[in-house]
Amino acid sequence: MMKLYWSPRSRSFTALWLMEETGQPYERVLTDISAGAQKSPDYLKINPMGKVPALTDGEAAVAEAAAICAYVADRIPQANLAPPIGDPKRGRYLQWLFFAPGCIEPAMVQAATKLEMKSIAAGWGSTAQVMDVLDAALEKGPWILGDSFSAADIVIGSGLNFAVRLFKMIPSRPSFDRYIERCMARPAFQRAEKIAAG
Ligand SMILES: N[C@@H](CCC(=O)N[C@@H](CS)C(=O)NCC(=O)O)C(=O)O
Repeated sequence: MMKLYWSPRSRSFTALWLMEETGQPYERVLTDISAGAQKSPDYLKINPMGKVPALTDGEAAVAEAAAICAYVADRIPQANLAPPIGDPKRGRYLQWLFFAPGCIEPAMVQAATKLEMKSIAAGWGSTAQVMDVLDAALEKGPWILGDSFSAADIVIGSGLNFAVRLFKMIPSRPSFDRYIERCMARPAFQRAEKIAAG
């Protein structure tokens, strides 16, 4: 059975939401970051970054929330969380999956630190550019790929929920509010929120 290493009130939420969406049993291994459990030698073998979340599946181990989403969505195809290889939607799916850690996360850091950097040199451009691109992509909806919900919504939805609704690091926009509401209406999101609260 897959084991999810997680800690309350952390980025583990993304992986908890994912696992709840699969409908498959999994084991939750509490790795309390406030107690330093993420720095134990055994855990560092699973994630040398000493951060949660991480997942093991037999001999396989995977860390980084978006990578966990990609792994599990492919591993449990019956959950319909990823367009299969060969489906034209697979390209955009991978783009948005990587967009969360590659662009949304640094945009949030830039918003929080007021870091000034030339947009041509910054991989994410600028916070405004990331938000404009997301705004346009989410305008139609209901999901980032259109009609079908996917693991990309789990990473994008978690990022927006964190940055816009919970921590108000990024000013909201109507498309963001509607999208976050749709994410929050999902039973798996609600179960994950309860678990993540600790
Ligand atoms: N890039 C990682 C970030 C994970 C992360 O930052 N986790 C934080 C909690 S939100 C953590 O484990 N911090 C504990 C520490 O650094 O000691 C991911 O997306 O999974």
